[in-house]
Amino acid sequence: KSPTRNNSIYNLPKDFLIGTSSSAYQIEGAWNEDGKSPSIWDDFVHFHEKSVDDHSNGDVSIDSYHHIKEDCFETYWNVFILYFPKFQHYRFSVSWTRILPNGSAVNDKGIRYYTKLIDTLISNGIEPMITIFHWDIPKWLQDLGGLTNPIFVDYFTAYADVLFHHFGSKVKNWMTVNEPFNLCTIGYGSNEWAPGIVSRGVGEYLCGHHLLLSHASAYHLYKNKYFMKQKGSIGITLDSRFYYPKNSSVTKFDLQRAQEYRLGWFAHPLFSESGGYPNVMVNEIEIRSKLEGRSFSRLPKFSNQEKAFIRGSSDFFGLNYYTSRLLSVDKTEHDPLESPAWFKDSRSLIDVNSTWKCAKSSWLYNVPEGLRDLLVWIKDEYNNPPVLITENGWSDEGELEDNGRIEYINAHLKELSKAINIDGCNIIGYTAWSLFDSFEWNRGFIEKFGLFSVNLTSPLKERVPKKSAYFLQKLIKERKLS
Ligand code: GBH
Repeated sequence: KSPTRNNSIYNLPKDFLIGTSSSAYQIEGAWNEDGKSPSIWDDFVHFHEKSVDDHSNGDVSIDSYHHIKEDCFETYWNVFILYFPKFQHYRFSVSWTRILPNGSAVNDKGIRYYTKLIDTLISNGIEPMITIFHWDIPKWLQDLGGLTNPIFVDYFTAYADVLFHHFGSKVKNWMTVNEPFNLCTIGYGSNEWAPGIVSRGVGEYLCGHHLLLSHASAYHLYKNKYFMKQKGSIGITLDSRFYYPKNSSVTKFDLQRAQEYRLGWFAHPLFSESGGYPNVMVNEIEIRSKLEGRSFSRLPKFSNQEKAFIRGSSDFFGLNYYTSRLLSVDKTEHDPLESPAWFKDSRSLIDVNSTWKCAKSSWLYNVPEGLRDLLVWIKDEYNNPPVLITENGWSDEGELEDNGRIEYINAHLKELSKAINIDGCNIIGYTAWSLFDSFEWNRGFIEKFGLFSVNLTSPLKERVPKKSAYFLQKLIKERKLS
């Protein structure tokens, strides 16, 4: 792609996709209906009620599961509201336990629900994109150890097989896993998120290892068994921040090393020329593990065969970008007898710039230039892979005049068009997070990310467009930022 194909740096290419996204547990509700069995999030919100700040849960949420009318698909609000701004694609996730409630027989009602959703999207000209797994591990699988048990790979592959088989003639874009970094470091490194396993520095890496193998296994299954007929593409969604130096003692090497621990942990095995984890992680964690008196490294090893199996197993690079950080390096020598952790291994100390504007979410600062810098980092590091922005968004109190969200999205899209038009990054499209205000994990319904507001107190759960929905509607038509 030529970097000068547009006369204006703020024009978006004609074939550039603009869409929006959601995930199953955050929107569907119907947590125990039509044969669905519990996932780790159902368990987490029911047994650790206080871990969710407003003590809410996703039992009903915005009830997307019930918003299909059997006789008239067009009245399915989720699709109607996608249709009127003319979104080009909708990225949603499938609830694993609606499809395979106990790991064996397929639940027809689950298949029927997603079939209707997919058909309705297609008949309205919206490209469905499926995230196979957005954090809702089946309880039956967590009982076996979840992502710390290598059997996860086989069950994940069997689940993906069912989805390709039933939906693959219509769905041409697949993402295997959403944000392995957050699932592994929060879910297996703290009790703040499901499954709430606190196994820092050990479980965290096992989780990542089995996710990478699961991803690659589903990828190869698709390529070997389905691609000839279905001709779709399949990738993964990773997330990161750009690191800026906190002070003049932070070197280029420090910034590079930190990003290798953050994004490279997952991106290197998939997109680098050599494959495998970044050398810096392999070497340092091996040494630390020895100091701790272990006979093998806390970071699991890939065989050469596994390395080759994973390397190149993603047709595109799905990227969730929200914010950036200032970095400095933790120089303390951690006592090998105290418990390890990814964040200790990474030695990354993070801070923010006081001029950055903060969202309703305390972690979310508006740093649009970080998106461009991260995209250039990915281009240089991984030989300019096709990148799909799979999430980017802003949280607020839920106001309909959501000027903060418009400002954020506009600024990020401007940086993104510079990355395309000036830096020559290969970017396929942009997916705003999120279509609706929905269950924001351990923040409950406190932080609103939606382009549409939802009336939670009404049984009909009406959706109301915010100003940002109209903003995107106009942008999709004009394809020009200002
Ligand atoms: C994405 O996760 C998810 O894919 C999506 O489901 C979610 O709704 C969306 O973003 C918005 O949050 O910086 O140490 O304070 C992002 C999840 C939330 C994980 C914030 C890290 C902050 C940890 N992230 N959390 S910290």
